Amino acid sequence: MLDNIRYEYYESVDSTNDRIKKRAHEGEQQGLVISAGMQTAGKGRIGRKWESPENDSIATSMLLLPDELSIEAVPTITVVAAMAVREAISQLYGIEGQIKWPNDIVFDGKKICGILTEMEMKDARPWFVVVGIGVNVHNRIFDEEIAYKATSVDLELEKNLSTAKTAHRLELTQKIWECFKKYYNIFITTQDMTGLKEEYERNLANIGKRVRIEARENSYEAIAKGIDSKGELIVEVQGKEKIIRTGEVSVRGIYGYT
Ligand code: BT5
Repeated sequence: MLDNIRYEYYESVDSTNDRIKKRAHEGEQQGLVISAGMQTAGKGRIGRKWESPENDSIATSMLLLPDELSIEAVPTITVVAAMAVREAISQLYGIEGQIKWPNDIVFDGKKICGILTEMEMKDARPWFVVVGIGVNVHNRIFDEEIAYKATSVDLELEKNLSTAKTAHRLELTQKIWECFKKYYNIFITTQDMTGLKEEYERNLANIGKRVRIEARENSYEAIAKGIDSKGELIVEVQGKEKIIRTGEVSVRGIYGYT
């Protein structure tokens, strides 16, 4: 169970995920959160870059030391974290994002958050897991290559005239981890999405939509149906159901077709 959350903040780091890994190697306990005002080498999945400019966004990572966690359950933690970010923004600011399976939060098809979960093994078992979350909070302009598909909490609040306030990074960071604790402790009892699937699917942008599955060997179109208990995406291809694992493919359709 995740219990005691402890926060540390730095002006600038390479990557909050890498900082957590270092601390894990030094014997740190579960529940440490490291956040930073900016990252000089923020990481996305599979070697991609994550932009976290100075004081505009949240870059925050948590150390988990789960007892007896199966390797298969580790990618599901990303799915759990996505729920937490969506819920935290909703609770604090009253705006409702959707989840783009597996790990993005989107508003009108634009990405506000990315999540990178990493793991290290010991004795053929997961030793520690790092959950890294990046949220665009005050960002108004983005690098050219992501400008068409990125948004921030402040930009979304401005669209919503009834909520004339700006977001607050510390408040949002703490709310995200508070929500994460709630969802993670539900997840960890079964090590799957049994207790969370219904809420996840309610907020899933892909559901019922046409998606393009881009696997290494081929690429095809399908209809997203929902998730299974492991958090894998269930799609329908030519009348047959197929399971898409996290990390296996890229799923397009929410940011437009390419
Ligand atoms: C992700 O990867 O979305 C995971 C991002 C995780 C970032 C956090 S920040 C704290 C912790 N420390 C780290 O070093 N990382 C984690 P992926 O699904 O691969 O998406 C990466 C892609 O998103 C890039 O190739 C860009 O196209 C786009 N992108 C980069 N920065 C963005 C931003 N600030 N907002 C929206 N999209 C962005």
